[in-house]
Amino acid sequence: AWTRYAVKEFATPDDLESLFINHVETTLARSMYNCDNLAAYSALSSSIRDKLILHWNKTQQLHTLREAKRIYYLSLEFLMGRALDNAMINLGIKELCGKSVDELGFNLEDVIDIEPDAGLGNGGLGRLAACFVDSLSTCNYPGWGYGLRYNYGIFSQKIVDGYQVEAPDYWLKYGNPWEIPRLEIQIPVDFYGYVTTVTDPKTGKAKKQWQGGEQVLAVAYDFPVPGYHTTNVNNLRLWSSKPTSEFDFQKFNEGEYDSSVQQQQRAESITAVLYPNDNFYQGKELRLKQQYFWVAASLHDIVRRFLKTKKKWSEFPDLVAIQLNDTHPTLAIVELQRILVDLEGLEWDDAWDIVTRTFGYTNHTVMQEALEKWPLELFGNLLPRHLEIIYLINMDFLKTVSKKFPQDRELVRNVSIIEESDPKNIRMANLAVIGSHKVNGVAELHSELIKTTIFKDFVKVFGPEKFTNVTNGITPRRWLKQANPELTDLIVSKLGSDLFLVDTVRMKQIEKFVGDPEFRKSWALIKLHNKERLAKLIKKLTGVVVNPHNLFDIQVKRIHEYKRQQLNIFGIIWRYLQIKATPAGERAKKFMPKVSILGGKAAPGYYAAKKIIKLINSVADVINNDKDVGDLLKVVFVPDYNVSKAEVICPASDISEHISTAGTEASGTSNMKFVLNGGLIIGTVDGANVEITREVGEDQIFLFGNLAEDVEELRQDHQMGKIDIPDSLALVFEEIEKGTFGPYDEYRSLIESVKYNGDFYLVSDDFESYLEAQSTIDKEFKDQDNWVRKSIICVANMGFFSSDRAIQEYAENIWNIEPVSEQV
Ligand code: DL6
Repeated sequence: AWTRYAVKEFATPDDLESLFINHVETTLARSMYNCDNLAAYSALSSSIRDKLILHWNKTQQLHTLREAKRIYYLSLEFLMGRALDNAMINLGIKELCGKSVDELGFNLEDVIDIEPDAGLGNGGLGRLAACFVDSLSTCNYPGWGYGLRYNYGIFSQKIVDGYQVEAPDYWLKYGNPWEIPRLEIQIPVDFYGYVTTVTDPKTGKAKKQWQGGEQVLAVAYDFPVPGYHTTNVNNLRLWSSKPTSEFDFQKFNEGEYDSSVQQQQRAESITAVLYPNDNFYQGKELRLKQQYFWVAASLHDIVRRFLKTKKKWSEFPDLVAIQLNDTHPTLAIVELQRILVDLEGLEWDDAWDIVTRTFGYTNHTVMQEALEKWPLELFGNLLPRHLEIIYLINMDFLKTVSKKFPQDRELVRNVSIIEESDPKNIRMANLAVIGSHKVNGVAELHSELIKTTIFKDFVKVFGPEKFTNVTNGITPRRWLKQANPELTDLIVSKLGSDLFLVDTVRMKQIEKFVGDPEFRKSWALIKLHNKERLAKLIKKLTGVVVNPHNLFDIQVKRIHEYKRQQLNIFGIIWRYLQIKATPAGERAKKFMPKVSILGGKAAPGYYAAKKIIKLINSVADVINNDKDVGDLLKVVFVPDYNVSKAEVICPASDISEHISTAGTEASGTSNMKFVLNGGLIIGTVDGANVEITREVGEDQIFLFGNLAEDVEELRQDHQMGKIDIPDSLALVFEEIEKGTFGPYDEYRSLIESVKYNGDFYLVSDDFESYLEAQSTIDKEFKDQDNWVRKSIICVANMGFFSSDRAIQEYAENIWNIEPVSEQV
């Protein structure tokens, strides 16, 4: 039964208007005559936030009163994007807000557009966390997110002469109406120092004590997270670092002004900036400091909340579940053990039992370069007591392993937390597996792969039951209703309600309208509108004019060799050469007019990824200005791809590309966003593409390329010099070598990595089958009516990929938590 209900505080536009005016005049100290879009955004957001806070309070009281078990989702990244539009939608007040601001002389879309993205994440991992907090609230689960409040989010990307140039993203420049500073919550966090042995006055026994050498404060900032059509409002708590004292007064008095503020700057640097790497580990001390700072503050907070219940420690896992989003928060395992043993005086084994019952760990990659390992020396210097605890955990663990597998020294070496390399490293993934009761991958294929690759030895030790799968999902509120209001309305008109936004399997029912020509017509028109909207954005950002009637082929995601944007651009060059080689009179007949759209950021230090961006832009320059080509092919690189741009881009694809080397993309989530919006996909048999194929049917997807199980052998062949560059790819390389797209030296490394350096990402092996799949797409796209049918079937069958489903699986199989809601 439909028992959900919307927040009803704003009964009429007038209610909202008076609150709005009040915020303009008091909070912002401006007059309505002097209120621009930015002020209107602030006033509207503050008005909504006021109401949200009331529900936030009630929700927290209810959860406390019911002594509900809470899930704490620890993620170093929350890629939230904009908050205003989402809040209006979740609260069911967007229409009302539109009317109010209109009466006040503003246009709601312009007001929405003013908001900077909260870009506190790099890509899929951070956006997944954002979808998960939305679903936790919507499904009425008691859950908090814990992260860091970076002053600078993911850098903003400019394209200058075809190159990526990074600019800082100071997203807090005009303040943030969505956050509640909790200046009263200041948690001291220690670093460095030494460990001593003291006598416990209560027990008379010797115990270890960590004497920190440097202390900073973690200050809490809360972001209320509204659910869709529920009064449940969960919390996202982000920590900001502050010095314990503002500056060194003695130095100040001695006239050393610069050095007097050094300590303050050192403290503030911890949460100054998000590390801009995606799927890549960089062993910097500041990053380890960020991790411990965040983990220590969050655990302190969680433990404080638990202590208020006056329950026994053994009941901690009955009230608290903590999910580790990748290995970034793995220190939480050690910190909880430290709190229990060193501070609370529990016996080691009792404490360890509590710890392992509390934590779950999600793995998001099998790629070696992304696995975190901390050099022992660096770690021990920053966190001396934690290093001791890790040794003890490891010793206990290896003892049981050796007992069980007395002959298997290699196994013991592999599962050890300490890597016996030179220098020695701490393997965070091993620690995360050992300290958690469940480990999950993020798509079926990936969850199988972790059991046969990086964690195969742990499967021997713990058995396969410890390892499970929770396929990722996306929130249909942001990625359908917010991004594609027209399509949502069309579905509502057929299904009779918007219940499918919380119960997405209901979307299946639209499949029966596939035979209705009127429905198909409306469907196609909506796609065209969305393509027009994107064409406008492209014009604004790049100056390139694209024809929305042409096939839109989109690949937007972080730039990474494993995601193979190079395969895409080589394919584009191939198409260009084919067009050029065809007599002018035959071109229009032979080629499907197409717009290739790419976008994404490269980590600032990732040389190859930056070269790929340069190549895309140079190729775009040549093709877009070639009169022989005209409208048959346009190439666009969308600068500064982010969440709010994705909301325009995802509804506008005919085809999107998810073409990673098989076995490398753990799941992918943009594949889900595009298909949910009626775009078909070209993809490898990788990540969640596999399950998308199962759900929407093989006829609705264009799969190509080698399978994950063949990758290892192909790579070995390459190592032995067996690389077969197909003629098509050779032609593309020749064109690049000739200098058609600028000096060859610029791209030499990209080409040579395929030709002579082992072609690790199997571009040569998959190129021909990629071209074949592209040519099938061209043929199929000609039959527009059939294409629209496929598009409808896709959307109808995407119900499985809601993040609500993912969250319910976590709740039931890993966290053991129940929804809690007010009685209606
Ligand atoms: O699970 C979310 C997302 C997946 O969809 C992507 O396939 C995967 O590449 C990404 N993994 C990471 C791992 N990074 N680290 N650190 O971002 O996770």
